[in-house]
Amino acid sequence: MPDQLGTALRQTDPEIFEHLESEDRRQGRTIRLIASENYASRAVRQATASRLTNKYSEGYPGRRYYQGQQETDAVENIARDRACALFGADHANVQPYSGSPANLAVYYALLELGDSVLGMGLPFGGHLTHGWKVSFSGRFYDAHHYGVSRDAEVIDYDEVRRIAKEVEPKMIICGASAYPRTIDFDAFADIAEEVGAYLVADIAHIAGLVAGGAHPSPVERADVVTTTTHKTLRGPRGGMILCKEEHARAIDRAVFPALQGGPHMNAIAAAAVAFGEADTDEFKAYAQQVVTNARILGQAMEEAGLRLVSGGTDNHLLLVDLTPRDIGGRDAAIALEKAGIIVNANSIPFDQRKPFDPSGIRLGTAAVTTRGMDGEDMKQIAQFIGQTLDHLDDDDQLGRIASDVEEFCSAFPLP
Ligand code: DSN
Repeated sequence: MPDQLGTALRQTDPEIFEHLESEDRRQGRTIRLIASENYASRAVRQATASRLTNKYSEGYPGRRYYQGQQETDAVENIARDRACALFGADHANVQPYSGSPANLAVYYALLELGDSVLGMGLPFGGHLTHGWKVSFSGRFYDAHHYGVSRDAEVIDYDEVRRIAKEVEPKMIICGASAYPRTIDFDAFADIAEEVGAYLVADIAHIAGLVAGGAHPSPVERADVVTTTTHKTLRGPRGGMILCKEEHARAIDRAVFPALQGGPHMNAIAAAAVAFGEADTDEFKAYAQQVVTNARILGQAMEEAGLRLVSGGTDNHLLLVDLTPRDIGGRDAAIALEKAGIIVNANSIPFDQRKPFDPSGIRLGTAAVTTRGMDGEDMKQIAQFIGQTLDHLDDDDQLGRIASDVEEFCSAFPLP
């Protein structure tokens, strides 16, 4: 519940209030393993619910189109300064509404329609906006893809170089939505330099790990870095673009006025709060624990006989291949939800099944780590998952696991 608004909301709109309360209970009694989700702090949620939601602020600090910007200018400057300090960036644009609009702005800023781009293919863990055909990025640009190697299931940088030399992209995008291994940003930067391409790193998934020192940073070498603010970074829903000074003007003009109107200043205030929270030793410890938890969860899943794509993880994310168990990812995700464990079905590299019912599930440890769960708890979660996959069609058994999960979760209050 948006704490300070609870009473008013209950009175004004009991129907919505009940759904929000129910969502609070759902988030509390389930083990949330969706790799892109987290629990924002109470302070972040309070800023999100602030009266800045009432304000229009087209433009940038010191250069707005409407009056009344004393506080919005201050808030946006703080958000930009904190983002630059946290990531060591020259320039930050904190106005993108989310990750996809941030990426769209980068295409707009750096490319002409029809220019060639090279990104990770969606079936291998890339994002829709990295050139996939159903997105603007695959429709309006000449998109090419790299994937992962068949044997090790990791990015083969020699192969990326070979493709880059062949297609001569104007922009290379690295970063992923479902890749469990460290991304070698230096290798990508070397390749981009060799072929004269811009390098864009989309760190939406790993931004919190980068900020917390648990994954190498691309900021030094990439021309532009995009991210969401709500995944491992644990802020409000939103997007952000970091870039070298030479691209600052083009990026800012792409976000506004080219693609967006008024920024969501309440979200920007909340992002500023989250950047402040992330610039602490406590957050560094959190980021390390996210990675430790993922590794322990992965080991425990392997001990339970499950196969992990690439044989493990270096970050917050695990891709589980259910093919050896002859279980579809969709059936597994539905059964896990009945057991109180929330994941998403996910394609695995070289998947033989369709994207809506793929061969894998994707798990992440950002949210459970925020709740305070540690390595021992990961082993317990792996057991719950193993039990669920053993009783896929047994609703009684799944209900019993859900009760155990709820009791387990009750020891970890929501932030
Ligand atoms: N929906 C996000 C994710 O789950 O990874 C990517 O946009």
